[in-house]
Amino acid sequence: MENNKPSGFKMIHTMRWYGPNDPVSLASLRQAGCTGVVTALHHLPNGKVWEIDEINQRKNLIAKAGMVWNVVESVPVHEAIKTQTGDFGLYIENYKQTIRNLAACDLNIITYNFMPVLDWTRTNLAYTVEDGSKALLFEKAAFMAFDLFILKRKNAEQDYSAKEIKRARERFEKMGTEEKTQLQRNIIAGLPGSEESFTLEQFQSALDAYRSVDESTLRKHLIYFLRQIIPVADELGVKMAIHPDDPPYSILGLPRIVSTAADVQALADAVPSLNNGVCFCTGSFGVRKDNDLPGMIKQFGARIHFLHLRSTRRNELGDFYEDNHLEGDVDMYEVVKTIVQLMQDRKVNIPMRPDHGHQMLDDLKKKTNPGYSAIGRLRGLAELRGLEMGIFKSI
Ligand code: DNO
Repeated sequence: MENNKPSGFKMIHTMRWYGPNDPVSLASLRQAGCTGVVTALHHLPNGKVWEIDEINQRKNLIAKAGMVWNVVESVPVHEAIKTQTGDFGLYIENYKQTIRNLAACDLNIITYNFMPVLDWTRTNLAYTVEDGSKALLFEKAAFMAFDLFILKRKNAEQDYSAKEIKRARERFEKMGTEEKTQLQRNIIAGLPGSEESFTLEQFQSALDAYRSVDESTLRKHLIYFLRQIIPVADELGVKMAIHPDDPPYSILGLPRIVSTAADVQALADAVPSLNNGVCFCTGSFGVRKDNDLPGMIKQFGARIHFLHLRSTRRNELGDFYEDNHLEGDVDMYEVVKTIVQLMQDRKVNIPMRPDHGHQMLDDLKKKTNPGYSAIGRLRGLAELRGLEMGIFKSI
């Protein structure tokens, strides 16, 4: 029944799967409409080489479920590489070997990030929106309260205005013990997919490792890393896709360098190979008003190897929550239209995943990975697929 399908290039529909322990099964992803899966060997410690046997085992599990492992997300970058301390040379060699092993198994799109210490960060993982479903929220006052009064980071007050500090204090004073514990856990114990998890003391020392690493030093370290790994990727035909910072600005005094179009351009200028690419995450970039998403898709089109489609809604206080995929501040119609055009121009199918989703319906009764429950993502994927088809057929 392929005959009424117009020919042309379309997104490859995938979802993230955390491996055999994921409460959402591969069969469910298949029924949600995925042809592809995005996964990583999360059980391996950060910095270790991924062996071919293990990669193939994972690949076979996915194949048995009738799908393809399209994208590796993520091969984590060891903190030593970001700070250029300790055994960072060895970790870079290991990283190259992992790229080689993945390529030997025909896995040729690899996502990673270069966010110091923390990966994505939220303050509330079960924020109830008006339809009763639950979303992920970043509340600035709660985050500042953690920084100033729970972590008590040295000189933290220098990063905030007097008004913000007052707001953070009032917020903190209203928190009960349980909320404080939960907030701390949300921020430092690692969200799904983050490869690090800390106690408060470990967290402080992880932050200390960045005392002498400012933005320009971190950028130098990233470019050094790229100059080491991109030639390996070039040799093997592997596309590397850096994920932007989430949220897309400095937090906790840590430098962040993949937040804007200028940031991405600086990396492209330093290492021009198109295998030095991006995972274009509309949810992360979209938190900033000054990021023009369709413009960025055009500017970096040739480097976009993977898409995370999601929308956030921000307010004037610096808070944002994850809205339904077609709502919020991201103009998803313009985004998908630009992507559909880009794929026809480049003659390529770009893998996408509906990034996150609300916890809703029956999933409200289940224990789920925050952002990665089945039904909310199924809704996101269904909406995005429909939007794509409508645009595709009308161009
Ligand atoms: C959150 C994700 C991140 C992202 C990594 C990429 O849901 O978007 O965990 O996958 O930062 O390395």
